Amino acid sequence: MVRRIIKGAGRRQRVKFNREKNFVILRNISKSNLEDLLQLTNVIAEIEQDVKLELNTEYCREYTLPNNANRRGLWGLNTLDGNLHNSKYRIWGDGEEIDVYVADTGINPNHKDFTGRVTIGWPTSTSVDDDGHGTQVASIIGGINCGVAKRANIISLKICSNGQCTISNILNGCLWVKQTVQSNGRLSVINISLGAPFSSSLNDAVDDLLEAGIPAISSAGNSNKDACARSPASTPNALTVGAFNDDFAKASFSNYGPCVDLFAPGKSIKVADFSGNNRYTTKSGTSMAAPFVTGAVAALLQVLRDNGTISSPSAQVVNYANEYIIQYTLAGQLTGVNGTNLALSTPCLDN
Ligand SMILES: [Ca+2]
Repeated sequence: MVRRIIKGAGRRQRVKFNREKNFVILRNISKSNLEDLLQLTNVIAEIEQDVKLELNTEYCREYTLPNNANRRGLWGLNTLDGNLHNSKYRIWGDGEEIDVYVADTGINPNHKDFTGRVTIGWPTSTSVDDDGHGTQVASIIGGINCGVAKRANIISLKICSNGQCTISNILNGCLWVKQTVQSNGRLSVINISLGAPFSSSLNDAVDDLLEAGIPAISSAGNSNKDACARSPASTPNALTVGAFNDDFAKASFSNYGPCVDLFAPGKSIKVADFSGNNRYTTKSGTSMAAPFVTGAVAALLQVLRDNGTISSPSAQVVNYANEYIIQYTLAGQLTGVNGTNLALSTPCLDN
């Protein structure tokens, strides 16, 4: 019946179910169609007009990038505002007072890029990075030079030690995050730039975090294969991120397929080097792409908190994160992706 009423209501009409599948969004409904729908009280519990979020010019941060930013590995930040050639990086917010958990190899908290915003999470004894990967990932999330959300709090989950990462460590780390966030009530997001072959227990652990109101971002994996064979990349309501190059082609290594939600910069990216507090290097991988999205989510949560839309973790927070990140992506700009063709974009929300 609903379908019959809205049939032919416009080419842009689409019906989208949210994650709990208990509501649909109808766009561009005519007044007469809306009135017809309102009569269907036997199948529609409630119908209401969407409300535009109140955003203003506060929700724009603009950073000037150094000369030759693109050649120095900062092309990823440069491209997020939709212009790779203006040496500017623009985003809706800076993630202030948002907690970002980084499930990785630990983080060098003394690196200058973090401006003192890194703390030890799980295990509570150490965040020492003995590999470098975690410091690299964290710097893309929130580094003052390399990062997306330049004022976010960064919290280390040291899953890997001496080159060994175990699923049991991720499960323990996720459980600790869930309990910690349930206890402190702070708006939080988690980055997991780690992957294993499909694992129900790992996907379930990430699902637990999502149900606790913590958006989760996973790298798609670097095998040039279907990401659905990987965990936690295959977790349906996590944001799973593939990598693209500075020519907007899918990175040759990036996994792809229906489990990838969007792509982000992931080739030759400037990152903090763990081996010196003022050292930088460049790295590639979907591990470098996921933290771009995580930083963007941290900034989004800050904006939604500051305008009064959200205040503490809830399923709705995860819905907002997932829906807004996808809504602002640039569609159809990438080549070689063979499926999802959405590129992360962080336009200023200044109307
Ligand atoms: Ca730019």
